[in-house]
Amino acid sequence: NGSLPHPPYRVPVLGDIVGVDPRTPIQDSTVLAGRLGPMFEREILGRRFVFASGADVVGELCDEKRFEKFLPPGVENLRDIGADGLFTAYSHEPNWQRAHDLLRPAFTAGAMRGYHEIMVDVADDLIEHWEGRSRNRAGTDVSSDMTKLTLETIGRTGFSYSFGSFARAEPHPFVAAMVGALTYNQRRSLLSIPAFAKPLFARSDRRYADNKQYLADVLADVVRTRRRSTEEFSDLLQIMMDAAKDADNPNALSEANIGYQILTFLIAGHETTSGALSFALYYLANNPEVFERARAEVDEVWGTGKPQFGQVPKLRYVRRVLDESLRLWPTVPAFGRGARADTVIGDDYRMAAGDWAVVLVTALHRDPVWGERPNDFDPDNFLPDRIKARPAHVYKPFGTGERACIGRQFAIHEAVLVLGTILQRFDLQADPSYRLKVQERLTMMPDGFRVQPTIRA
Ligand code: MNH
Repeated sequence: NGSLPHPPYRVPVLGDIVGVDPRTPIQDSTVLAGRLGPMFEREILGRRFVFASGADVVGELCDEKRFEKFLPPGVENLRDIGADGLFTAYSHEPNWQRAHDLLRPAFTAGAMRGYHEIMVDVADDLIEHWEGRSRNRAGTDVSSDMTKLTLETIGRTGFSYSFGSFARAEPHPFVAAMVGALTYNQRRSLLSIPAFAKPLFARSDRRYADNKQYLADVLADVVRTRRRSTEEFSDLLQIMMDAAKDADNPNALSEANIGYQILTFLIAGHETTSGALSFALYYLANNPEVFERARAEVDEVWGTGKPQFGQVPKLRYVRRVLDESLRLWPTVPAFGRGARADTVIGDDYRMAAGDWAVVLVTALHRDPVWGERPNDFDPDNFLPDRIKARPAHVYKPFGTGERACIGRQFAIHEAVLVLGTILQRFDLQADPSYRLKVQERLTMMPDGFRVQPTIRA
């Protein structure tokens, strides 16, 4: 196993607890990576976490022959909600391969054509909402609006189910229940609570039970709504329900597993894209030259009309803004990798079969391979020549290998479409005194970032 650098103040029993803030484990670890190097460890309450952030070691961990997806405690605890749904399944569980093979065709680049019109409709809802904000001179909370938009998009495209998000002041209660359940499981993964202390946690346990029940109620409503309808559908839900009725389909999923997939897609399909859009808007609103360049591209490629499907990927600069935002703030900030067999990585760090490490994507994305000023926002980092000049495996916002994000094309099409639409229609004014604050809740999200949209003159 071997030893690794660790933070300087190690305390018996508690471990590397000095400076630990349960609200910001990722940002704290990212700072540590800068001091401790490409591979280091943190020991927290008797648990050891190995972090990998250097381009070379991460390159090794991304070798699918030697390593595979691993579910670290913070993700494993989510199985209480996601079970063997795609995101939380172990790769050897039969339902992972089945669901992957069944749903993969619905996520190819070509399949995005089928979602485009709905994505445009949801972007229209956002425009209408922001036009009101423009007329009233009322600023708006960006993460909240992006969450409304992305939840609506995955609900309507994947399940033909609307959450009525833009008719509400706050995002649909599904979001609060989801955030509550995610953070509960993540924090609990760090604590093992002795019996005598259990009553202290009774209230949060009860709240968790309520949140879980609420998620189950939404799920039941999605299925009930479908069963009652006499329309024809071809969305994710229909693909799964049709396969379940087809005795010859080797990828048929059980009713229970379909439920886990629905929850998985409703959560994974909106939270991450919402954060990505929010960070991109933060950088656009705070970098006038970038904003103008992006807008010039939209004007040239789209003009003043609604974007056609094929016009979205033509926004090359807007795409670079998105890629660069996901470099600085990868909204899924870490993922686990486990050794398939005994091996040695880095200079001399031994891993036995089953040992695991967390790839700290935030720190990987600020490795020296990103140049001398890796903390600066520069969309030109994603010019084709610059990409070619960097080693492989240094940009991992969508994970790696066979367990990489199935929704990558979906997220990119949606995000570029929405950013383009906003640039086409609005000027954005950010509060100059706002300092970026990032909330961690399994994914990362700007906290308290507001803009004043103004209908473009
Ligand atoms: Mn997504 C897996 C990031 C958008 C559905 N996603 C992953 C992983 C990362 C990731 C990283 C791999 C995690 C791991 O190795 O443990 N995802 C993102 C980001 C965005 C995103 C940064 C947006 C930006 N994801 C989406 C969207 C959907 C989606 C949109 C659905 C419509 N993601 C998934 C699913 C998985 C996944 C499902 C699990 C895939 C698998 O394991 O087979």
